Amino acid sequence: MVEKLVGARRHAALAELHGWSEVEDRDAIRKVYHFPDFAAAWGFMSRVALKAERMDHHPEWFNVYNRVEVILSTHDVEGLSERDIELAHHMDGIAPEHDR
Ligand code: H2B
Repeated sequence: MVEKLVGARRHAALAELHGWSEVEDRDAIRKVYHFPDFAAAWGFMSRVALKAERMDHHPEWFNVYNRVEVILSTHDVEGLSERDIELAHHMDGIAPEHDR
């Protein structure tokens, strides 16, 4: 079962993330990653896709050439959960250094 992140835990979890911001019109977080070229962006997306499948938790994302915009939210609770925080940390861990 997945629970919506609220209160102090939510505040702390968001404070630990770098470069992520809360989306205005819904309960979600967003970040834009920048890569040297399309191959690097696609490589990142491939690695994230494998993690997403393992977690059964999937990003909303948009790629143009070397740029990947990501929105994370847990659809089942219509808001943020620990799964979003875990996936965000995973993405940051394999992102280029300037986007960590
Ligand atoms: N991804 C995200 N981001 N949120 C969800 O609630 C979600 C998901 N639910 N991936 C999963 C799949 C669910 O639909 C399946 C049936 O487990």
